[in-house]
Amino acid sequence: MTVQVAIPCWLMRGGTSKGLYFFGSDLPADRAQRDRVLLAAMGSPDPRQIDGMGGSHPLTSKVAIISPSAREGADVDYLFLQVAVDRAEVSDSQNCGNILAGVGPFAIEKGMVKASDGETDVRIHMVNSGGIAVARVQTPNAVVDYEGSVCIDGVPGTAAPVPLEFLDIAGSNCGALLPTGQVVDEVDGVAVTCIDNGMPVVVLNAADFGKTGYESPADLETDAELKARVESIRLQMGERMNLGDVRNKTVPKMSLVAPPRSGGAICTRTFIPHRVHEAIGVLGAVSVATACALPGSVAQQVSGIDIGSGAQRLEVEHPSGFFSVDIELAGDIRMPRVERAALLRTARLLMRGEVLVPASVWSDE
Ligand code: NQM
Repeated sequence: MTVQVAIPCWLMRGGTSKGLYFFGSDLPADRAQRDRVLLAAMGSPDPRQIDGMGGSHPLTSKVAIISPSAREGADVDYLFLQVAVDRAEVSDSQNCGNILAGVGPFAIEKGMVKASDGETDVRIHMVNSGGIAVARVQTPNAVVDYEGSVCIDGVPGTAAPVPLEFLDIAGSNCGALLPTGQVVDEVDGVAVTCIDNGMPVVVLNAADFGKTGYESPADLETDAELKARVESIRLQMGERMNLGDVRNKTVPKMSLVAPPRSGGAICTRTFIPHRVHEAIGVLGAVSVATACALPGSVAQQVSGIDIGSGAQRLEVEHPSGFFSVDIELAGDIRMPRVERAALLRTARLLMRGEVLVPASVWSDE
C-alpha cells in the first residue's frame, strides 16, 4: 500500500483570486519536484482540474509560498506561482497583487508576524519582482479579523479591509517604468504604450481593433482574429520590454482600453494574457492607472484626462465594476518618478488543512 503525502496548506481568497497558500519549508526545495507537487495539488494539466484543488481558470489556479525573509525591512518573502490549467506548467514570471492580499493574514496566523491589538502591518518582500508591499491587517485583540464592511467589485458581500501599499515597484519586472524608453511605440500598425509599474502591461486602444472596449470577456475570448492580433503584439513587445521570449510566460498583460462610461478614468478589458480577466489584476490596474497619468500615452489619450503630478485617485473601470488606485507621481511628468501606489483589497481564509498528492509524485526523480 502506498500512502499519499499530506502537505499543510491553506485555501484563501485574495482579492478577486483564489489560491493555495503554503509555508515555504513544507514544499520540496528542489524546483522541479516542487512544481510536480503543485501541478498534482491543483489537478493540472486538465481543463476541469478535476483531480485537484484548482478552479479551472487562471484566477483560481494560483499559489503563494510564504517564508521568513532575510531582506532588511521585510517580515516575509512571498513567491507567487501561476499554475497553468491545461498545461503542465508552473510559472514565476509574474507577481500577483490579489493573492498578495492573503499573505498578511497568513503570516500573522502562522506566527511569522506578531499581531498588535487593532491593526498590524506586514511588510512583504515580493520575490517575483523584488518590490516591497505593506499590508495592513485588521487584528482586534491581536487576532486576524476577516469580517468587515468593505466591498470590492468582483467579490460578493463585504469583508475586512486589507489596504496594500507598494514601494519601489516602477520597473520591477522590466527594469524601467517605460521599458522601451518611449511613451508610445508602434507595432503591427497600431500605437501601444508599454508600462511596468509592478506588472508589465501593453496598453492598446480597443478602437484600433474594431472593438468598443465594452464587450464581455466571453465575447472577446471567442474572437479568434482579435486574439491572434493581440498575441502577435504581445510576442513582439515582450522582447522589447526586456522580458525575452514570452510565448510561455503570463506577461505582459494586454489591456484594451476605451473611454470611461461609468464616471471612471478609463475602461479596460485585459487579456491575462489568453483568458480575459473578469475584473483586472491589482498590479495590472496600477500599471494602467499610471499610464493614464503619462501625457501622450495610449491610456492618457483614450481617457482624455490630464492629471499632472502629485497624489491622485484613479478609478479603473473593468467588466465587473471599478478598481480604485491611489498613485503619487513626482519629477518630470514626461518620465515621472512613482513615489507611491496604494489600493484596497479584502481576503478570507476559506479552508485550512492538508492537500494530498500521490506519493509517486512527491518521490519521482
Ligand atoms: O495584476 C491576474 C489577478 C491577476 C494578477 C493576472 C494580479 C495583479 O487578478 O497584481 O492580481 O493578471 O494574471 O489575480
